[in-house]
Amino acid sequence: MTSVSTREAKVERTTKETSIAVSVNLDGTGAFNIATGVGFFDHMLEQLSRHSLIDMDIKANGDLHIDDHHTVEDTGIAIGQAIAKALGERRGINRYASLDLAMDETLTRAALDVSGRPYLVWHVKFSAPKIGTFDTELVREFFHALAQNAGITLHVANLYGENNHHIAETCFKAVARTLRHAIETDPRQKDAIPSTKGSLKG
Ligand SMILES: [Mn+2]
Repeated sequence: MTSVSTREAKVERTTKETSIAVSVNLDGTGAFNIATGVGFFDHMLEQLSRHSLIDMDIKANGDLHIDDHHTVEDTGIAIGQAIAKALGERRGINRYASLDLAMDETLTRAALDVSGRPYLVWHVKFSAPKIGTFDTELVREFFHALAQNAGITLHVANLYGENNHHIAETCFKAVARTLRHAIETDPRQKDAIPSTKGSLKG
């Protein structure tokens, strides 16, 4: 079993489209070293690390001459795989968390279950196809890849907001903050798997 004090993992994933290396420490301080070649995406991943308190080392070399799609999706896959690996049996975790996260005029809700069962419910609409050079539709692609590969049930809903940068950023911050709580140790059941089935491996 994975001990609570060593919830760390490394994933390296190479395809013809991308080459990605991700290291995570679930019990970190939110320290990050992130370089994907996509500036806005780096800014978002830094929020994910900082507010989840998961230390993240992420290096991605993708086919950015095509567009950002493969790099964003495959980075989501690798982060998800690393989180799943680091969680091990998912023993002792809070499992559930939800939060409404405010940023200026924007409010976004995230709710998640670190269930072992991948699912994404996505109620977020952007009013423009781009934030700078970044395709706004890739925000959903990232979280879909993350949920599928981390084995989490993830709901994200933007309740209101005007600015697309804020809408994207609140998605990352809200997921980060809920992830932090959901994977933290529940002091009342430190060694138990929080399921009547006795398993959170899907
Ligand atoms: Mn920002």
